[in-house]
Amino acid sequence: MTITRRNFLATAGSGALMLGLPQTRANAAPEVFNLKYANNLPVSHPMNVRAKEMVDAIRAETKGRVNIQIFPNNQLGSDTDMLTQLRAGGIDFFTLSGLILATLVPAAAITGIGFAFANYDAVWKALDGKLGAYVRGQIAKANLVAMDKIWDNGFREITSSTKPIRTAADLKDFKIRVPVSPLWTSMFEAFGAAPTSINFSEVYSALQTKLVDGEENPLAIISTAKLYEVQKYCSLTNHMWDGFWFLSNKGLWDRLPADLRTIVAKHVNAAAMKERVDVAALNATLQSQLTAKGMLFNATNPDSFRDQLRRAGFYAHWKGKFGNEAWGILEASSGRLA
Ligand code: X2X
Repeated sequence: MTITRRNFLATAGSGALMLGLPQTRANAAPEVFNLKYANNLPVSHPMNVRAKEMVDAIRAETKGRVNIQIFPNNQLGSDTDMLTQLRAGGIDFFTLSGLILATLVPAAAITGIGFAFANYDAVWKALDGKLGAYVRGQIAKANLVAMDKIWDNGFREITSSTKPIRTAADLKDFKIRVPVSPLWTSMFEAFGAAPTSINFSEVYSALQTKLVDGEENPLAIISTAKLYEVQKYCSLTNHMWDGFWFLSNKGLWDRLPADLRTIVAKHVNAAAMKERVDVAALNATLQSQLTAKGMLFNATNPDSFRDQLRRAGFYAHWKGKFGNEAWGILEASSGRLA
């Protein structure tokens, strides 16, 4: 007779207990994982809307064994704080721009090179293809796990409380907030601006108190974080694309049983795909709503900005930093940059 779990329990389980033998794994209750996912965006942003559906789907399919609680809107601290907590295991999951992650994984900034992607088709082809695989490989070397599908932040536009930005010359000495990231600082220095690194958790108040005159973000964030309340102008520069890697603490990921890992990854990646559609739709349609709220929009000609980056040696500098292999993968999708 083969001893199945069922007949083993029926014939021997209670006996083992009466004999004072240790309980076998077979009759122990399955472990429940209560996990934390933190991010820097308002609850109304599609990232949090899709994440809410995602954690419900994960809880249902794992029959309650994986229970993820979402901490949106910098509730657990700034991006810098949350990255530290993710690495220490205080947070299990965290979505972070590759450019900010670059403070730990320098290669992850490569996706933010100015004007590297002409449109979303080019972005997803690269990020779901070789460029994304390259960056995830570098992230893995830093002992973090990045899910396959990067979440969208979007193409970024420059906002200001003082004046519209029409050409690169308008950025001269412009006091602008940039995220905490060497590439971002370098890019705005190359534009001739005066960038200050500030975590997103402090951006609204930095604009309100005029610590800086401007910032840059996709329309979905300008809208959901209500930056239009403290900014007047929005200049459609599309100067770079940005996305969020869905990161996991490596120890936690390795500890999750394989079947649960598969379920979690499946739902996280599916949520990313839905979030991409939501964000692209918002970024394409929010201009009229933001205009109604009082923002003044202007178009720009990308050439003046791109030429300024070239003249300042921005592309050559970062090609040297990232190296020929990575730069070759980028230029395979962007065309020649440097
Ligand atoms: O900090 C920002 O500006 C934001 C919200 O776009 C990122 O997370 C990079």
